[in-house]
Formats: sequence, structure tokens, C-alpha cells
Amino acid sequence: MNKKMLEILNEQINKEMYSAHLYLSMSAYLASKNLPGFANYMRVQYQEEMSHALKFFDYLLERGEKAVLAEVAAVKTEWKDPIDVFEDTYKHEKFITESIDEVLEVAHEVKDYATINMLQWYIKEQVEEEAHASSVLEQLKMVEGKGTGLFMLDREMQARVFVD
Ligand code: OFO
Repeated sequence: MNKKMLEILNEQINKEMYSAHLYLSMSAYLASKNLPGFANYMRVQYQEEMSHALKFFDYLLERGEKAVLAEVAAVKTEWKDPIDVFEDTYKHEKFITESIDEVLEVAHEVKDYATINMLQWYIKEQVEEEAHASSVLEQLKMVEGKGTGLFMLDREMQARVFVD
């Protein structure tokens, strides 16, 4: 595999792991605020991000390459409220979408057609990731992030399960 391609794919593994840590940290914060449903939502999101990292990891293996794991930067541990959490989530997902687009640009540049093909899964996934984050954020804003509305939303979030 082209060196630049391999480097940016390894960087993306790190970003997916960072995303996982960020969401698990959000889960801890939400649990500390007595919002078990939202904490569950973020715990599932953590599992999804680890599966995104592993998909890249396995792809490198399949291509006869070795994944190189780097230090994962420290994540935030406190937020103002659940709206703040989901504003950060939506912002982070948009950043990840841009990042996947950059990986795709490199794949085009070095004419790595297998990687272009593999990345289609992530392109589609990012549309869903942004839509989910934005939808929860809008619902939270509708109930102004408090009261009975927040309680009802928290119960809904309890239903989310991890599907690989
Ligand atoms: Fe949230 O999609 Fe991966 O990072």
C-alpha cells in the first residue's frame, strides 16, 4: 500500500478511538447527572466507534499491512448540560466526516481503488451519524433540555442497543 495512504488510514484508526473515548466520557458524565438512558446511548456510541476503528484495523490486515496504534489524546470530562453534550457530538461527527473525506481524497490521489471502495461504507455511515446526533440535539432543544421532556427522552434513549 502507498505510504501516504497507510499513514492516513492509521491516523483515522486513532480518530475513531478518540471518538470512542469521547463518547464513553460523555456516558460517564450523563450517568453522573442521573440520565441513564442518555448514558446508555453514549455507551452504545462508544461501541460503534470501536467497531469503526476495528473495521479499519481489519482492512489493513486484509491488505497485508500492519496497523500502528498511537496515543489517544485526553478527552473532555465535563459539560454544561445534555444540550452541550449533543452540540459537541454533532460538531465532532462533522469533523469526522471531513476527516473521512480527506482519506478518500488521498485514495483518489494514489489511485487506491480498493480503499476507495472500502471507504464507501464510512461515507454512508457518516450521513447516519450526523443525522442521529442532529436529531437528538433538536429533540433536546425542543424540551429545552429539562423537565418532563428530558425525562421522557431519557427513557427513549434506554432502548438503544449496539448492533455491529
Ligand atoms: Fe461517529 O463515526 Fe466513527 O468516528
